[in-house]
Amino acid sequence: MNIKSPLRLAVDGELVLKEATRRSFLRRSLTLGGLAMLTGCSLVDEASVDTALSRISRINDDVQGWLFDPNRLAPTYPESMITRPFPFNAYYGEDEIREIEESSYRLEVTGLVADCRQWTLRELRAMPQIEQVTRHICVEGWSAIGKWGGASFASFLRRAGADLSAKYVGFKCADDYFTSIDMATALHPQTVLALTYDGQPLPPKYGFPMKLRMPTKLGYKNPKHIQAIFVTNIYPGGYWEDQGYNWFGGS
Ligand SMILES: Nc1nc2c(c(=O)[nH]1)N[C@H]1C(S)=C(S)[C@@H](COP(=O)(O)O)O[C@H]1N2
Ligand SMILES: [Mo]
Repeated sequence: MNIKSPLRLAVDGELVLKEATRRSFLRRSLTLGGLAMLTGCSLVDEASVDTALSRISRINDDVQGWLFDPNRLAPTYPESMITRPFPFNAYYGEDEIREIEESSYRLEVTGLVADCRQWTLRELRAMPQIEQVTRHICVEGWSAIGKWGGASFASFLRRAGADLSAKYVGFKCADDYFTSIDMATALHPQTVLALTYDGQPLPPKYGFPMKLRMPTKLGYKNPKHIQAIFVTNIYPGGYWEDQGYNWFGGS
């Protein structure tokens, strides 16, 4: 199994404790009795402690959701600060990067949308494009500044006739990765359906033909090689989230 090992990470000189450390912090700071009372789980073994901790993580999701300010912008940077080369990361190595064929590619959009259909790359490229230089933060202990361009995801969801009062937007990727986000983040002005990296079509390693770029979320929440997008009220989880990473994953 893939375990992200990681835990502390330096962002602009500041040490930030990320989720995995937060879990061990919870383990240390809460007595088992306190944890049992908070979560209504009986803590007789490792599995029930894990259930209790994941309930806390879902409470943590709610708190992050309440604290999320839909109008607050993540920092942007001058192009001179772009990290070169920008790091590659995935749950597999660089020798296994997926090559997706441009001409046959279709983006499937389903769920709570008026217009359930497939989109071509040409249609996505024809939408008004925006570009931004932002910092990507990975819980494995690195962060890097990059430039992504593409369509505003809020505009895309409106064009697709998505139910904007739904709770979640889910993503299925060509490499079997998957994740999901809250609607408030989906509609955030810096959330981009990214088609370019550094002014060029997104290279395979960064998620060709398309990824979702959100400077308000940690790296693992930013899906590459997106094949399908669905709008739903049923919690969809995610590849790392289902292994204990915090679902909201704000940065
Ligand atoms: N499809 C897909 N998307 C993914 C991943 C992945 O393994 N597959 N890994 C995530 C993680 S943990 C990180 S840090 C970023 C890395 O993106 P980069 O290669 O552009 O740096 O992609 C995220 N999105
Ligand atoms: Mo990551």
